[in-house]
Parts: sequence; structure tokens; C-alpha cells
Amino acid sequence: MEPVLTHQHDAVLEIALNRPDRLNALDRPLLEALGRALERAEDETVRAVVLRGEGRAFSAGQDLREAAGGGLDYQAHLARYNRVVLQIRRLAKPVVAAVHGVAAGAGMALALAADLRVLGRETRLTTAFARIALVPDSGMTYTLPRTVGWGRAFELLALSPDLDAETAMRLGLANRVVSEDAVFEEARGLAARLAAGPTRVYGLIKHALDESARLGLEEVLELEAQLQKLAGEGADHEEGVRAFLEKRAPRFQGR
Ligand code: T3D
Repeated sequence: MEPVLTHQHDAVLEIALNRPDRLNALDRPLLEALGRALERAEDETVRAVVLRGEGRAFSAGQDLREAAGGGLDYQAHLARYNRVVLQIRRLAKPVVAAVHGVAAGAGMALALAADLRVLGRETRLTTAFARIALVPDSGMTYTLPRTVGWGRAFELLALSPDLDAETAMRLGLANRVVSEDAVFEEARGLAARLAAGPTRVYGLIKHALDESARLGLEEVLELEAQLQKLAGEGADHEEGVRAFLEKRAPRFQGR
């Protein structure tokens, strides 16, 4: 069985973690396949990505059987997690995580690396790392405090509660909460909408947000000016202005 499935519908690439009997726990073959799937997302025909899990969960995080089995080169293993997180963040197009069932540990970290999260009403999130006496990784100490604030991040990381979808929404960890069986459909709808948008500019927005996390105000202003120059030179900007003046919807090409 392929550990990751991909399917492209128009300009949306759907990537599905596919170890349903293990709640899509992340083992080496799955992480390597996810890396390849995210490479495919670089293709210019792809303008948005949906990341989801097969079966009844998004992902239960690190495969603890593989970890317990020993023989894991820890540094090499961590590099696989880091690679996919960086691929998601550096992908210059939006990634929508469709999170149903449960997302735990590195599974939650993957969802947080995405640009938007759709959760089901029954979905539970848990950082889980400290439950097994690990420090958070896969970017969670970057994404979590930037989303929920420093104080809450410590609590979520140290006490590792099960967060329900409503709480996740309140904390800014979810963009949409829908019924559990509507999660994929909602995520696909969002991705399709984004795929018809100014893709190149979405990539610049991702870059600006990620960079702003480590820059001072003057540097942010300078970066915004540079990125605005790039955006202003784009065909989509020209189309957006023309569409406004002609009182019609823009037809963005993603350039
Ligand atoms: O290397 C690195 O640096 C990266 C490090 C990353 C660290 C992490 O990701 S830490 C977090 C690791 N994950 C966890 O601690 C979560 C473990 N799983 C659970 O706590 C529960 O399974 C859930 C809360 C996620 C779901 O509970 P429930 O009751 O709905 O399902 P279940 O019955 O526990 O699980 C179903 C099956 O999936 C079960 O297998 P079985 O008994 O039917 O043969 C279970 O063992 C398996 N499974 C669930 N999670 C994992 C797993 N197998 C391997 N690894 C898992 N993480």
C-alpha cells in the first residue's frame, strides 16, 4: 500500500497520508513519500494543495512502534520531519490541512505548518510530545506560539491537553470548523477558491509572514516594499486592476 496518495483535480493537488490502520502515524516510508508528494506540488499546474489523512484520523504523529523498535538514526529521522515542514512553508502556494479525527504530536505540527486548517467538530488536537517526554519538534515551537501566544503555547506543550475543535478555533488554530464528514469537502472548496487566486502573490504573502516572524519593523517595511514591487509587476495585478475598472471578476493566471 502506498503510504501517501496524490490526486490532482484541476489546479488542486490533494495529498493523503495513507496508513489508516496506524492513524497515519509518521514512519520513514510515509515521510519520504510525503517529501516526494510535496515536490510534485512544485509543478506549475498546481496552485493549491490539500493535505489530509485516510481513515479516521489526520495523523497520530511519530510512529511509536518504529521509534520503540530502535535502530532509528535519530538525526536522519528528524531531518525527514524538518524537510517536509520546510517544503510546506517554502511552497509558494497555499496548503490547506483537512484535519479530521485526531492530530497528535508531529501530526499536529504538520497541520500547523499548513496555511489554513479545516477541523471537524469532533476533531481533537494534542501536542503529545511531552506525554512521551519529548521536546516539541517539526516546527511546533515556531508555529504554536505565533498562533496562540507564548503563555498558552507553554501550557499546550507542557500539559498536552486534548483540544476540542471549538477551543482550537478560539485559539486561532482552526480557520473553519465543520461537521466531521464535511471536512474534506470544505478543504477542497477552500483550495479550489485559492487555486483561482493570484498564486504568485499568495507565495509572496507566505514568505512575508514567515520572514516577519524574525524581523524588526524597519526590516519588515523594507521587505514589504520589495515584495510589493514584485507583486506590482505581475500579470495578476494588472488583471486585478483592469477587472476592477471594468466592474467584473478578475481572471487570475497565478503570475
Ligand atoms: O523523530 C522525531 O524527532 C519526530 C518526533 C515526533 C514526536 C511525536 O510525534 S510525539 C507524539 C507521538 N504520538 C502520540 O503520542 C500519539 C499516540 N497515539 C494516541 O495517543 C492515540 O492513538 C490517539 C489519541 C492518537 C488516538 O486514540 P484512539 O483511541 O482513537 O486510537 P488507538 O486505538 O489508540 O489507535 C488505533 C491504532 O493506531 C492502534 O493500533 P492497534 O492497537 O489497533 O494495533 C494504535 O496503536 C495505533 N497508533 C496510534 N497512534 C500511533 C499508533 N501506532 C504507532 N504510532 C502512533 N503514534
